[in-house]
Parts: sequence; structure tokens; C-alpha cells
Amino acid sequence: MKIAVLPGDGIGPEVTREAVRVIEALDLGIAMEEALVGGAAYKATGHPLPPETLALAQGCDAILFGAVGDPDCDALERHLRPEQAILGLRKELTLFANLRPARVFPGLENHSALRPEVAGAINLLIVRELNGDVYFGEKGFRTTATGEREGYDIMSYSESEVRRIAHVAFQAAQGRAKRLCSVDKANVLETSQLWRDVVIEVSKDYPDVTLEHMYVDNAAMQLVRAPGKFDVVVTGNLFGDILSDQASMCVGSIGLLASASLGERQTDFGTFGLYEPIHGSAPDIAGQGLANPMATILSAAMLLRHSLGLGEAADRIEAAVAKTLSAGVLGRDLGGSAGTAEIGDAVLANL
Ligand code: GGG
Repeated sequence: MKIAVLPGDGIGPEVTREAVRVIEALDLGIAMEEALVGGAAYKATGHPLPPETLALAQGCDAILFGAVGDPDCDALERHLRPEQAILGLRKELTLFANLRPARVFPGLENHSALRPEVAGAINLLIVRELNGDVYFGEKGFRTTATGEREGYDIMSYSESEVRRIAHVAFQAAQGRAKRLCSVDKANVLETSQLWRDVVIEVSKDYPDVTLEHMYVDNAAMQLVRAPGKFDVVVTGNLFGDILSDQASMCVGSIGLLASASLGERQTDFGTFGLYEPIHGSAPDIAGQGLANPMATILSAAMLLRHSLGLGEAADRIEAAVAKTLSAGVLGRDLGGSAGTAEIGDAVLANL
């Protein structure tokens, strides 16, 4: 079993280090190899996703990813910016299904960051499509006939792209409370009308799952009003990016939200995938040992479960995180004072 470790930029290396320590402590016989990605890779090689990093990722069973984004790179052309590395990995490796679970951890139910009337009920899974939408449609910059500057990003989805993510979402719902909410903007967007039509077609294969449709603006509101009403949410790349950050605040902090990006490739042990915290590189606190590594540690748990078939080890990590939170070892994002290494130490002690 081999994992590619891509720490990236900003707080990425700090939080990834703690997740690697946790995997090592479990002594599972997993080889890990590190490579540059994002702004760090651009600075060293001139490319945010160097061919050797992509080759390493392709040759492993799974990827543990930190975060990308570096203000030093803000002035670069778009194809050289750090964020292109994660978009490139998702596209090159056909990782089209991003699973973003959000639930209130044991020990946090009464935390002041949470609204007590909804906290106990929140246990949702956002299934975000990752290979289409405005992120990958034609984009550009032009000057109009009147001399005005104009930027454009084409939003497009093909039927097959919607169909394959819909299947993932229905199957996820079958393993949970059997409720699926498909989020779109079908009253305005052609892509969303296609999305809705295809999701309805796919639903015929899953008669045991209750399907509802919600416009994205309403979904944003309902996530605040009654997040406990959602089970599985399936949506496009852009809406999923925004709604999952919003969902993270329903459960306390973005520092707790892990994610798995999966495709169809199978390894000897499970499904090949990339695992990353949903947060970015947080350059404002980088290098200070302040970031909460729990989202990355929980991403490592998802990696062990989905890509390496090590469900028991994943359960141990999740239990150790819950115990750490219950013991009041909280990062600054949750109103505590524990630093990155201190949280990592506590999770290790609780394994
Ligand atoms: N670990 C998540 C991360 O690095 N996010 C930075 C980013 O630009 N992400 C784009 C996206 O998730 O679509």
C-alpha cells in the first residue's frame, strides 16, 4: 500500500504532518512518498502540478493532500496559479465525486459555536461534482466592441457527467437515511435544467430513495435554518464548493471537515482517491502552528477506509478525534488555544 503525500502551501504542510504521524503510529505497513504541489511546486519547478508529482499520484493507491493557495502567486497567469494543481489532479485522475460529510462530533454538541436547537440533528453528506461546471468550461478575458473589459467562464455539464455523480449520490443515500436533495438553479440555468432532468431519470433506479429538488438559494437558507433536515445533498462543482463551506459552520468549524474525491478506478484494496481537508491554505496563519489539523487527520481516516480497505483503523482515528474534542482539546477555530502539534499529540495519545 502506498500513499502520495502532497502537503502544498500555507498551513498545508503543518496539518498534513499531523495526519502522517497518525497513519505512522497505526503501523499499518503503508509506504508514503511526498511531492511538491501548488505554489511550493511552482516556486521550485515553474509548474503548480509538475509531471513527477502527477506520476507519483498516478502510481499510488491514494493521495493525501493538504491545501493550495499562495498570495505570492496572485499575479500569475491562471494556468500557473497554485489552485490549478488541485483542479488538474481531479481532472487528470477523473476524480469526479467529492464526498464532504458534515456532522456534529461527540463532545461538541454543547459548544457555543453551535446552535443548540439544531446541533444534535446535523449529519449530512454533500456530494459535490468535481470535473465539470464553470471550473472547467471555456473561460477567457476579452475587450468588447465598446472597449469594456469582460471576463467569462462557461458553465456546462454533459448528461454523462450528471448521470455518474447522481449514481454516486443515490448509492450514498441508500447507505444512509435514504433521502437525497438535488440542488440546482433550474429556474434560471440550462445546465441546471439538464441536471434536474438527468437526476430524475437516474432516480428510477433507486425507488427506495426519496428525492427532492431545491434551488441553490433556498438550499443556502435551509442549511442555516434547519441543517438537520438534510441527509445527502448532490450538487454541481460551484454550488457544492460554497454550500460545503457553509455546512462546515453548522458543525463548528471548517477545521473539522474532511473530504474524499473518488472516481471509478479500483486499487487492490479499494477505490483510488484523493483526500483533503475542505479548507484552503490560510496564508494568514501559515507557519505559526495554529491551524487545526483535525480535518486532515479525518481525511486520512477516509483514505484508509475508502482506498485501502482499512475500516477498523479509520474507526480508531475518528474515535480518537472525538475523544480529543470531548476532552476539550480545541484549536483556536473552536475557541480553544491548542496548537497544531498539540492537537496532533492528543489525537495520537487517544488512538
Ligand atoms: N484543501 C482544499 C484546498 O486546497 N482548496 C483550495 C482551492 O482552491 N480549492 C478549489 C476547490 O476546492 O475547488
